[in-house]
Amino acid sequence: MSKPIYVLNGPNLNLLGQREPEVYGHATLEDVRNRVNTRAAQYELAIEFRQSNTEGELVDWIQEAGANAAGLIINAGAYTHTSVAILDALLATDVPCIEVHLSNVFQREEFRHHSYISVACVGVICGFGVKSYELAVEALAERLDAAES
Ligand code: CA2
Repeated sequence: MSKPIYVLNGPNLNLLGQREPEVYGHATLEDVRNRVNTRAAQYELAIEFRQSNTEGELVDWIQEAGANAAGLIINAGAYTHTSVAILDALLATDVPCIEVHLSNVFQREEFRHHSYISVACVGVICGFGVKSYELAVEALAERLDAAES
């Protein structure tokens, strides 16, 4: 069995679909999980999908992904713009990571324009709602495929 892709979600993303639909859409985090699983199945990839409101737990999961995963997709939520701890955890892993955001952070407040974690990621996808996650699965699948051949 090949290694899974970890899909990690940061603070408040458990509220998806319940508040601020004008910013984040109507899909719930469960909808995101289902769409990610469906897209990953097309590439015969397994997904480990998690959400936490706690910075340290996300750090633990990134370290776990470093040991167990083929790749990592992360929406670090607000920690994107604040967390050196998450950056350091990503820098300490060898697995390719893609940063995703539902919203186009560059159309929003200036403090959302800077990401601490982008420098540790192979790419960043933002602004496409749930599709941002699906595009990340696709990009990671192609990258893993290319690395194998
Ligand atoms: O656009 C994204 O995916 C973000 O990572 C979402 C974060 C935000 O801090 C980033 O700047 C951009 C916020 C996630 C909070 O999600 C909520 C969902 C529904 C209701 C309230 C918050």
